[in-house]
Amino acid sequence: MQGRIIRLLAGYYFVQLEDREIRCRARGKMRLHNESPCVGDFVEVDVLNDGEGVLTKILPRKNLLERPPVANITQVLIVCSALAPHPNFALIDRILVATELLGLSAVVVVNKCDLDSGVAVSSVYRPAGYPVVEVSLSADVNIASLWASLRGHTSVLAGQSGVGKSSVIKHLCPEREVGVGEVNLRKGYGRHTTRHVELIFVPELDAYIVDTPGFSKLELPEGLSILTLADCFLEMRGQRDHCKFGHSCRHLGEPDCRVKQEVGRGHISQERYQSYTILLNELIERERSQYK
Ligand SMILES: Nc1nc2c(ncn2[C@@H]2O[C@H](COP(=O)(O)OP(=O)(O)OP(=O)(O)O)[C@@H](O)[C@H]2O)c(=O)[nH]1
Ligand SMILES: [Mg+2]
Ligand SMILES: [Zn+2]
Repeated sequence: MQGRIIRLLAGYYFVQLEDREIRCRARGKMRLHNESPCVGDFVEVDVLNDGEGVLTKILPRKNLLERPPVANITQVLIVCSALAPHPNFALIDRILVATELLGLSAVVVVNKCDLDSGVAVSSVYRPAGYPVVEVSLSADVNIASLWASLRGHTSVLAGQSGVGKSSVIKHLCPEREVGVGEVNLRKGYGRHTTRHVELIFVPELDAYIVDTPGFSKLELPEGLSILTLADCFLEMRGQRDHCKFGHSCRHLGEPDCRVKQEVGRGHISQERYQSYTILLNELIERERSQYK
């Protein structure tokens, strides 16, 4: 029978079957083949009695996220807050670059719209081509749109601490024990409350979702080249063909650069272009230090 690993605990693999969850050990042979099953893997199991089973095979993986270690993700839900903590555009853009490199879809969720309209965020990411969902998890605003964006996907929640990632899970599955931290309104950041990795199955949406601990720093992926960076910005992708220097244009100060022109016309937002230049300079520095 086929299923999906939703959590690892004390040497057991918990596997979601269509209608129930079972607890499995891996077949000895798998360990010999050096296959290590991961949360998110689609697997074949022999079902035994009493909710137990044996893992016999890992089906081919589409991708494997490093942090958190989860396989076969299809979407990243970037959660930010309209206020408290203030949206961190640089961090959102770093997450988006990583998402584009992995070829995953992205949704920007602006939570806490009971405190502020969230337009500062939506006016940047909607024109860039990303779906933006403005919600208030505590005041129950626009929750249906959020659920619609999860349908059929395996989504990982990402974003700063205190923005409401765990609150998404809590809202979806109220019966679950989820650590929802107290946000410190004065300082504008929350406590780091989320730890272990678990894929949460939502049968009504045919969706899986994984919570992650908040973070405020994210390194650019190893091996990301200067010229690939612009392709990780959705609204800059493909513009290089229209730049005078074509394929070698970095969209910094080169003459007749289409990207700079689009920024001037307001088609590419200042915020996104600023993030781009910051990340680009980071890559230039990185390459320089490698040649030293
Ligand atoms: N005003 C307001 N507060 C909210 C909303 N949603 C969540 N919160 C509060 O924000 C705080 C942080 O929520 P969490 O869900 O723990 O945030 P998190 O992103 O999981 O934080 P980490 O686990 O630290 O990364 C909690 O006190 C929530 O009650 C909302 O829509 N409006
Ligand atoms: Mg949390
Ligand atoms: Zn250019």
